[in-house]
Amino acid sequence: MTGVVGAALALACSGAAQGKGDGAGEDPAFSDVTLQAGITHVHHKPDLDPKVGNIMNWLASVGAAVAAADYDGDGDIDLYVTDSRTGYPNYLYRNDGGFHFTELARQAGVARVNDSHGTSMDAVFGDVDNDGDLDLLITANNGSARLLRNDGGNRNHMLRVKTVGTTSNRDGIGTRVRVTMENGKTQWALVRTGSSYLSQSELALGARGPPVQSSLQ
Ligand SMILES: [Ca+2]
Ligand SMILES: [Ca+2]
Ligand SMILES: [Ca+2]
Repeated sequence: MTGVVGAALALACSGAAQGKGDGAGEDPAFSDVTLQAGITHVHHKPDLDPKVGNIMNWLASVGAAVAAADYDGDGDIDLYVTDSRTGYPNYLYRNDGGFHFTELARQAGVARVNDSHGTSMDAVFGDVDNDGDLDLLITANNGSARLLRNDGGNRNHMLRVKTVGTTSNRDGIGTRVRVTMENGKTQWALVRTGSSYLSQSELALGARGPPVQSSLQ
């Protein structure tokens, strides 16, 4: 990391995790736990002219987004997954912890956004009104963007981080932010270049208790 000298921190409220703790020793590996975790979303291709059917898989992939952020500030990263077909809902998976998610898009009011005004293109989270919870911006393919205000997501603590470089890498891309919470949990997040199509969610860590220590690497 080059020239990262500080972080602007806005404390509002809850506990989070882009990551929790480090693995040590063995090389990392993955197991497919999609269904066990409750992730049931199936993406539907957009309604397009059959003449482009030979490149449909590519076209459909461009308009599919996943935004990962702690929208309820409980310290666990939640998932918002978009669909590309008119009339089909987007999904919001609340992270219950223990590698289990509950789908709550309809209850949260973020399901029915793919209609005659456009279908989802990308989705990003950011605290637009600076009240301590992450609001949701969805842009549309050939349609209107939607800004969805998060009401009630600020019941816990949220640590918002903005890294600033001094010479090159002005946004501090690649910085690892590590935060220790009051309950002793350590969480970390990485400053990235993008999180959805041509866009980036802000870096925010939620927690049930206030952060007591933070560091940048
Ligand atoms: Ca959460
Ligand atoms: Ca907000
Ligand atoms: Ca709010």
